[in-house]
Amino acid sequence: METQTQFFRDTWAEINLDHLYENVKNIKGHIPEEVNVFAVVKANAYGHGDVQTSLTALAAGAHGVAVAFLDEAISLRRGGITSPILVLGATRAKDVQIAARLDISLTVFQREWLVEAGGQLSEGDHLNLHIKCDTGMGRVGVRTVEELKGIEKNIHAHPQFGLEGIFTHFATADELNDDYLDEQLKRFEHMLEQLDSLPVYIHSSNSAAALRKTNTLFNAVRVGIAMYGLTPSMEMKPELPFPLKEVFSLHARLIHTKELGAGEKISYGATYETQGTEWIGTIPIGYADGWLRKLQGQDVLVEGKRVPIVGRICMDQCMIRLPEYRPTGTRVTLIGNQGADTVSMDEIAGKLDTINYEIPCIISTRVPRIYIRNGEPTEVSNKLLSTGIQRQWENNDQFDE
Ligand code: PMH
Repeated sequence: METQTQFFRDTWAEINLDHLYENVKNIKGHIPEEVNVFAVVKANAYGHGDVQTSLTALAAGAHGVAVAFLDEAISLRRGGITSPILVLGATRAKDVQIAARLDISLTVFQREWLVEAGGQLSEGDHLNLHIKCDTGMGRVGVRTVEELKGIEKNIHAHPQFGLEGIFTHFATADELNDDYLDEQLKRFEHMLEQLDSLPVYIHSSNSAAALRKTNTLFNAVRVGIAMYGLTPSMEMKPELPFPLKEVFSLHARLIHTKELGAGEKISYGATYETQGTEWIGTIPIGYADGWLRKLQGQDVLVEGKRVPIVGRICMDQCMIRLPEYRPTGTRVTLIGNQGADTVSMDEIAGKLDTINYEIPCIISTRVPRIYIRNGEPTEVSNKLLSTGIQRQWENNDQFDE
């Protein structure tokens, strides 16, 4: 695992693995015991850290993990994840041998792909496949029974392939009106009826369906957003069957504080002007960290109280208006709790006119992640310093030319 134990910057994200564990336990408790949970950890676990998230979800009872791309699956195997891993997205047929050798299950939805993939495998290889059905998401998947049967036949005809699963994905599970979901479910059930025999895993539910529905569970669910403690939609928020605990929080420390008289301007474009005597603090986070310029005016928490970001957000820094002098080093919380107040992911998503899913994904890998276990910081993942030169420096105390 490419993690480092240190960072040199007063900006970090805290990943509360205790909350993640509790969310997975609650999800497990909400669905029948025989339904397997695949923890969706694509996109570096929605920005939370793929290996740490996977280990915690598996410890809490997840059966396996799911990612979007083969690279993500390989990264997990390299990080020591030995559970079932499913790649949900497309993999190039010419790349299947590495998947077979690392026991990574792939998704198939084209017959020609099987023909080409079969040609890449040697006699001793075995590749597990899940057939993706497009029942109305319109993304990837087989849409007709003919396509489905063609793929099933081809898988069974090829000794190196194993038909391990079949699945679909809902487009509207996070909406309370079930009409479209029911239509998708009907199409999926029709496809299942056409198979000669059912594979080990049959799955259709994302978080929203797993939390809200009982007739979509089959024998496995693919849970992402709820595991991270976030609601699948604002519509669902009042209906959640148990409280979700946010896993990701974002923090910085004041690197500079100054008192300005009235009429002084702040940041690019000089768009903010002090109205009277004001204390202005600077924090080392900016749009290159995913703290986007549109967050100008957003509140952050200092000593448990809300204070606004003033002036334009720069690439690496932004300014906040403090109620009074605060020393360098004062903790500033941009997402999360401080004292009695909270800035939630949903608040930030609202400010950015987007969904909560996007927020942890866009907090860039320049921001180190500190992992909290049993209430204690245990590990730091700093992608920036996971380079050869850093490892060399740590070993030899010097840089090579
Ligand atoms: N299964 C598939 C195929 C997915 O694409 C996703 C999430 C999930 C399960 C997990 O969904 P959840 O996080 O709502 O539980 N995929 C995406 C996506 O492509 N854009 O946003 C979420």
